[in-house]
Amino acid sequence: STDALQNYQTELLEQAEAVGALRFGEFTLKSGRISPYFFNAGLMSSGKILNTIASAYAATIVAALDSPTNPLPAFDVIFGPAYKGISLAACTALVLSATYGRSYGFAYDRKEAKDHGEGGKLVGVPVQGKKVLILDDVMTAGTAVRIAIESIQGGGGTVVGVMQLLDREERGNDGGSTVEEVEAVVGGKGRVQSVLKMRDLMVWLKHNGKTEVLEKMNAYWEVYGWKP
Ligand code: OMP
Repeated sequence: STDALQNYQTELLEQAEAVGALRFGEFTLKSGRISPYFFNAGLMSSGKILNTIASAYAATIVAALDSPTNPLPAFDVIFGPAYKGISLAACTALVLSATYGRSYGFAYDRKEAKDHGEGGKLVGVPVQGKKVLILDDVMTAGTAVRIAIESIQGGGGTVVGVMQLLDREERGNDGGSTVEEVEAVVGGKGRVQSVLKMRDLMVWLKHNGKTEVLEKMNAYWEVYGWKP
């Protein structure tokens, strides 16, 4: 999007900042990049804010499925990668059923395989032979999402799309667009979507007159950003 943010995007950004999930400063990312902002979805942990997030995910998923141009393919299972993706995917599956009457299976992975009880790495509805949508928090270089893709493929499922909360719109490990790299793995253009993008965040900062932060964001984006 360009200049107009959706209400659910503004609400999400405001609530994220209020609980300290969206912070500005200097942060070393998993990829080693030093970023002027960090989005910690793990701090968005009240009933109210989970409702805001899950409603935003659900609205974005429904719009993507129903899009007249290049829609997200139909899927059977919503998958939340451990740990932060688990609650987000569960809450979103609930909202999709309660608000939109669209019921999907829900599954997630463990970080470590269990060797007793039900065993294995995957929990929830079986993904074997199913079409799966991964729902995750933040994508920077794409390392975390690739692990989730492999874990679903290992269970015999097919990943048909990825829905992120925040797409930082950066370059991936191979130097191209992270999103395009991951899209190539899960079926092509339009398969990786997000509730918010780095540029939405910049629009919001501009509207709020946060020029100093905005300058740092621009400088960072010059180095690591992906300009389509
Ligand atoms: P990649 O694996 O490089 O795509 O980074 C994404 C992961 O980094 C997320 O799943 C988070 O664990 C973490 N992260 C955030 O949560 N928020 C950010 O703003 C940036 C990162 C990050 O380290 O890149």
